Amino acid sequence: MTNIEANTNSTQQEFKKITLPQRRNKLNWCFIFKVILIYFSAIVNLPYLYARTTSHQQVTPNLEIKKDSMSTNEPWLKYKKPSRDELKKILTAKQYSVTQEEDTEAPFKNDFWNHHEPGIYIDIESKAPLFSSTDKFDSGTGWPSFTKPISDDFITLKKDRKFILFGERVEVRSKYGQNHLGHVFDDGPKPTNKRYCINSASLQFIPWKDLKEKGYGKYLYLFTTQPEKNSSHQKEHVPTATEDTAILAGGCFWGMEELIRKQPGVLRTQVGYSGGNGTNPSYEIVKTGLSGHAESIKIIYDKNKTSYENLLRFFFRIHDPTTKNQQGNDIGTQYRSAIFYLNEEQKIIAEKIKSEVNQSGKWPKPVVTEIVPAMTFYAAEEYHQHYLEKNPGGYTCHYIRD
Ligand code: MHO
Repeated sequence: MTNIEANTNSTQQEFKKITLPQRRNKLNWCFIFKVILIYFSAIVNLPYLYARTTSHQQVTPNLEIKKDSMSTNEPWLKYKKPSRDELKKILTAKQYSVTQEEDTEAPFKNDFWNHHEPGIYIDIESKAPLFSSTDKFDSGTGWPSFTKPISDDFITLKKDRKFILFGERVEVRSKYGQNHLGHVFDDGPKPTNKRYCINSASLQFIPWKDLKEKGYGKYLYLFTTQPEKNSSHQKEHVPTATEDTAILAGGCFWGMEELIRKQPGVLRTQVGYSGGNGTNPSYEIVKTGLSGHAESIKIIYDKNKTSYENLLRFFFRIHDPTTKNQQGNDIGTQYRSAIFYLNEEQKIIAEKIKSEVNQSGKWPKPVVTEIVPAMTFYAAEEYHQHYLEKNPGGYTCHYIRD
């Protein structure tokens, strides 16, 4: 051993002798601190651990939710949650970790954060409807965000203290699949001021056009409304003292308008939807026949130059009034023949002309034209107005019979 080595060894022993008790003291404090932290964290996270170990049971919402008011024959009401092993086969790894283990997917790297098609988002597991594109907004967070669920009956809300650093959050779960979906915050836009921040992996998208075929037809009502009406054609025209209004339906409104607008005394025409359910319907819903609206035409005419009677006689010459819910190749209630009368005088004239046409022998079958009181006339979308003027040679099934 050299002198230098001997000196070093003795210095190390000295060091050990002097510092060991002090270091033990430090370790004890460290240990006590850790125990306190674990104990505290266990208390805080107990409800979460309980939910995890019992996640095959219904998670009871801590917040009040509306009573279930849905019909009882929806398939998701009878949904039985498969075992974890089965779920691992049905779901992708990401879907499983998000929905079953409350994982959060990466922002801006998921299917729906920037998705803008019209339709509904259903629970990936139970297939219950959850959110609608009509309530979706761009939150800038990188996750799909909604102002509300389609119905509070399809979700459960639960206080979430899993990560104490985030403070208390409200977890959103699907009621029938019992899946983790995301969280809801109070910083959303009007009208609810809520932001349902949802993981795409918990959702499946059904385009609105497939709703009926996939068994979600009752949710079509979400898509029945036309976008904001602000173009000039939509403005209501108030007839003057010499003007009057007629509302008629006789099949595809393109051809009806093209012939009627050129009649003497006709001042203006507008195509739209009458006699159905729901307000401000869109062409997309009317053409399915589900809303019950008829493709109609509103005619403003000069009472000094023509008459309601004249217009009705012409109406019966340009369409076949004997085919129920059909005009030419166009089939469906939206193509029915109807006179929407606006007053008693119009009703009397309509019945008189209909009976004359019936007795004329011109049609081998009886006239099926409905004579019904006018309900709200909803102007159709701009592109349907004066369609054949804008699209010469476009589709029509209307022509003048002698
Ligand atoms: N058969 C036509 C009808 C159009 S009319 C506006 C079409 O499906 O385009 O309903």
